[in-house]
Amino acid sequence: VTDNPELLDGYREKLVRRKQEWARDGRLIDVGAAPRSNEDRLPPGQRLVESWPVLDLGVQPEIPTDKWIFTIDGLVENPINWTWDDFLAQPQVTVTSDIHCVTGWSRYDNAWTGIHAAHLLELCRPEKEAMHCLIYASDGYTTNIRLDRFADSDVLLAHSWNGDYLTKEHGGPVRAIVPKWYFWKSAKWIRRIEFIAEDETGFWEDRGYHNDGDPWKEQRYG
Ligand SMILES: Nc1nc2c(c(=O)[nH]1)N[C@H]1C(S)=C(S)[C@@H](COP(=O)(O)O)O[C@H]1N2
Ligand SMILES: [Mo]
Repeated sequence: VTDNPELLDGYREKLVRRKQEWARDGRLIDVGAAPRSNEDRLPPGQRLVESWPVLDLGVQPEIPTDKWIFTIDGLVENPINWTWDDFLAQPQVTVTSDIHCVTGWSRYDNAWTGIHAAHLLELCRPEKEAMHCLIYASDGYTTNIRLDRFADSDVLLAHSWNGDYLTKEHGGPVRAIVPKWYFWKSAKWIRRIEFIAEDETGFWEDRGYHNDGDPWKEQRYG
């Protein structure tokens, strides 16, 4: 339900198109679905790992869930301020996806549980001018994402990985998961998402990383 039918139509159209794409290449995102064939699954220049490396800026903020506050603001009709309980009261989904880190490792079949970005968009109702999201994390990290990509049905704000709450090192209580980009777009320890009209670069985008980060196009740097 939204006051902005055009926007919703846009999302629906994209969702439908994406589902057709998935159907075409046999990819299924939901847990319990058959894993995608491993052929053509590893993007160029990546190597598969079984472990889950930890990458951060040298700070892993300790955020007790009773202190966790999540804010949506900027160009939205309905700003959001959620406690942990508010967050858990939202409809929960589990989506399985692969991680591709720009440093060259990939990890298959990560089952993320949390809330759909699309659900968040329905609630906060971005204004027409809103074209980008800037995600803020509690360690000072930021990253930017185009609104149309943020609306992808595999994008989540996740609190759990493979059935357990995310550990602090991997971004708990809540991190973003944006599977179609290199993993630097999947901000850990998220605290705020701002909707903006003009694109603004984030931490790594300011430091030479690509503005998008599609692993299939090797949009690593520049
Ligand atoms: N808040 C925050 N999020 C972040 C980072 C960070 O330094 N701070 N690093 C990014 C990078 S470069 C990667 S590869 C992944 C690593 O996530 P992981 O440690 O769970 O593997 O987190 C991304 N999200
Ligand atoms: Mo990374």
